[in-house]
Amino acid sequence: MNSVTETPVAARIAECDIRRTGLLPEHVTAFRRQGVLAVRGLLTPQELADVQEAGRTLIDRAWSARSMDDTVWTLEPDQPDAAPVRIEYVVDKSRQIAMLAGHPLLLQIMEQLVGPNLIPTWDSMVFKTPAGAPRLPWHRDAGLYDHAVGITGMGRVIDAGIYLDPAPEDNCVWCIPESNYWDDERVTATADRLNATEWDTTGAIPAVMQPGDLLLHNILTLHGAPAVVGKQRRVIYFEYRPAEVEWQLGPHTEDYIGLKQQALRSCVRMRAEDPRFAGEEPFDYRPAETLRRWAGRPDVDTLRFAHEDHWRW
Ligand SMILES: O=C(O)CCC(=O)C(=O)O
Repeated sequence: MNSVTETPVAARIAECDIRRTGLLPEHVTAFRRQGVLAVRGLLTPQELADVQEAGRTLIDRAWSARSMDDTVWTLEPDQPDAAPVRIEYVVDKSRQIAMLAGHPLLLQIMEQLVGPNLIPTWDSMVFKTPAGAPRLPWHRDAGLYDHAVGITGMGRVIDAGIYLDPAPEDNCVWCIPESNYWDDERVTATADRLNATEWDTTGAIPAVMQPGDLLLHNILTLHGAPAVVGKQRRVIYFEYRPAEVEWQLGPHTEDYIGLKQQALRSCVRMRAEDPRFAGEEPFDYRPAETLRRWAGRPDVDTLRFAHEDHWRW
């Protein structure tokens, strides 16, 4: 790893101990400024164990299927050295992960940051098995708008990563604070420079995480992760966007909003009906009246709404 030659704008990632303080205005301000926030202790030990089990099952299934259906591999899956590194649409593949998507504290945090019209967009598990995973080069996330900084610089399109395993400095996501406000030219030049060698963290800070923690990042924040072998790290990623932005600008079509609202409401209901969460106050989803696009729609029988079937661009 190269030494840090520029002083990063923040020496360490801003943190929130969610069960002790809730999300305070200073946490929101830190997230808006840095484009990243570590939320400690989102999951109870029991829920963490259940989601870890769900993650294990999905990865085991990927290894036995050796298919590219909703799964990203390091090489063609029939190659002996291939390893799976990402599974898409995990809410549809696991009841436990669907119930996680209905987590009231998670959804309250997202409502505070994204606004009342939040909708879930991407849901994936990104993971490193002991077989190894290549570095994730420095990047902003997908589904960027033209004039992205004007639309989402201050942070209402957010990726929420829920950690199932420890992420120490040599196996964690690194972020460049405040890069969520950079113009395209600076982002491209910086990413190109950092990606020119195997792993360069100049100007970046590590997001060291514990199992059960939540890492929030603005999709515009430049981030990357080093290559790793011999370690396991699994993260469930849920992305959220404001429905009014999706409605006007995409990237998905208008019908997608209602479908994803139905999916969100199903996840909340599934969790509320499960005896493991008895006594928990369910999330109260209250988008603006004009953006309650689920009204009058037939029930959905899937939680998988493929991006390419609802892509506007
Ligand atoms: O969890 C990681 O290693 C990073 C994932 C990531 O940046 C991505 O999938 O875009």
